[in-house]
Amino acid sequence: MKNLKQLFLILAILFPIGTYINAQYKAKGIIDKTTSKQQETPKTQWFQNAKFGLFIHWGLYSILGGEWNGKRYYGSSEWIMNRAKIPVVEYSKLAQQFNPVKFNAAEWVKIAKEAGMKYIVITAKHHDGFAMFDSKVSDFNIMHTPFHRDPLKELSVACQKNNIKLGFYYSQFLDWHEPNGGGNDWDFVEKNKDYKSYYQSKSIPQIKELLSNYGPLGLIWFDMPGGLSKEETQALIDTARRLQPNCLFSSRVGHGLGDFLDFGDSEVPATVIKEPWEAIFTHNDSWGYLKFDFNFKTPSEIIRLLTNIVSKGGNLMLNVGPKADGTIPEESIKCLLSVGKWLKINGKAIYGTTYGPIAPQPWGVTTLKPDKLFLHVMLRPKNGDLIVPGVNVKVKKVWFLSNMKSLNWKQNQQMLKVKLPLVLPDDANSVIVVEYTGKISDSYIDAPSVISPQFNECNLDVIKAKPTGNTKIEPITYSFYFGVWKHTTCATMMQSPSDSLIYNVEFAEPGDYKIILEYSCPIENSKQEGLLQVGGQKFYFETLSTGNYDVSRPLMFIQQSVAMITVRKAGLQTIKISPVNEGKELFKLRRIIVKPVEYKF
Ligand code: FHN
Repeated sequence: MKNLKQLFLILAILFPIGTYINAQYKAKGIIDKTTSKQQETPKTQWFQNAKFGLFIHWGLYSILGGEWNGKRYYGSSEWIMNRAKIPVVEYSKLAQQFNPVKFNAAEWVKIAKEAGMKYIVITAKHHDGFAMFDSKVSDFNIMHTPFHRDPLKELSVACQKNNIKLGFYYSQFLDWHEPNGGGNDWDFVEKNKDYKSYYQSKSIPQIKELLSNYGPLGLIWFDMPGGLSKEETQALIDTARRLQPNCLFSSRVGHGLGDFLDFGDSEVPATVIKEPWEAIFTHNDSWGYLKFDFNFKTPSEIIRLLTNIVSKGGNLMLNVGPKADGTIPEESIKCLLSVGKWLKINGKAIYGTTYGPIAPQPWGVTTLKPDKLFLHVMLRPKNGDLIVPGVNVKVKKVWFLSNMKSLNWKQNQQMLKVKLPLVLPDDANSVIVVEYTGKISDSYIDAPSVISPQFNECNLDVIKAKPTGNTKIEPITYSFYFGVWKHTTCATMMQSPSDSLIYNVEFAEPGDYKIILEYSCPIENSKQEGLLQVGGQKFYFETLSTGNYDVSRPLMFIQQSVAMITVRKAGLQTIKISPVNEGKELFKLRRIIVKPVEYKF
């Protein structure tokens, strides 16, 4: 029962974030200037050019590393006080043993810089209420530990020396140490709390300390908003603004305010977002140090994640969870330095770019500078012909960024074809520079999804399709285990033949293709009939069950092959999916996968 309450608390706080973002998806995730709350301004320029930042979750929870009283807690380790219901009086004793003697601010900043990161955001106070800085507001801080040093002050000095922007994470509402802070319902009674007095006595005074004592800050990364009205939140922002007018505030300050939009944990929006925004990811599955979590993302995964985010106009802030001794886990250091090596060679295609004007292709994505289009090739077409649709400008030169080697190319109407060598320079992401004159226009919105037999499979994400009737295209969040959030976008609410999903697709070549649906379908909705129509042919199918779904249990997906087609002529076609009869929601469709079928034997 307690866990359910816990879950509702988290969701109650997370949903405002999700609801705001969800609302934006109504415009299919493309937030134009008229609807978004966060506007691009001169002071967000550094943030939008930075593209890559380091998130650091470090605190008393790092001592525990996910373990308490011999029990291991899987998932976000910085929540251990809450999950193990550790009484304040017990948890506070950890301060007496916190002595990260191996902490070296210059070393951390050097790693971030060599990783190609342009800003660092570190937890000044997380939900446990412990201040990782010299605070006169509350003695529950790092100066009252054997360490007796202010790591945020030392980081501030090191960042200024290395031209790295420094930001502080601050949990402005959740504070399990304080009787009037949000979230601790095991030592205190939530309904008796006076959140306003918490803000007045701790939260706001500490935010002022951070904005007054650590030099010019790049940003304050507020988190888990709650307990304040929109007017009170605006007043908090105005107070902070007066101290540092150029300091940016994350959208998690609440009420759709803030200077840049943060999506949910580990979430990348399905389309381009035309305002300052950031995706935040853990390196393994925990923000704080979790001694038994080795699910670290590889350098190639980070490079591709960063590339995909930047191609949609955003930043990636990647987290590390330092240990109690002040060292960053070796796995994170090695990965960051490897990503940094790739950025040293290819950074021109990342930093200072804007979103890619060309729709994602089976081979990869694009980013843009005024006279250069960057092609991020993550999958080589089998025949070596890289097809780039929508290039409506005069191409002058085409070359690999990594070795400056020129490439042969041809251009006709709006399509550029580049001849690739047998081996690409980089198997994570080989960047090709297309130098051009003129102004390239956005074709990512309405361009048809390309299907080519030069790739083993082509993914048609639902965001590219047109919903009709009651069909919705919406983001869905689910979790495999505590604090580890997964996000996807699905077509939902298809309950009658008039609720359909229509894809415009371009078959690059004639050939035979297998069409596969990837969806989630609870038991009680399964065994309903669906219909896929393409090229004048009808393919009926019966949905299969993927188990049950609620936000506390994972949303499982299945791939069901529903059609085999022969395309006699390259060109545009539509693929339409709909229920056959009135009924329950047919499924939550995530994507269509089209695989070429070769009858070469
Ligand atoms: O509850 C926190 C969590 O511990 C972590 O700090 C993340 C980082 O985005 N923010 C909240 C959950 O979204």
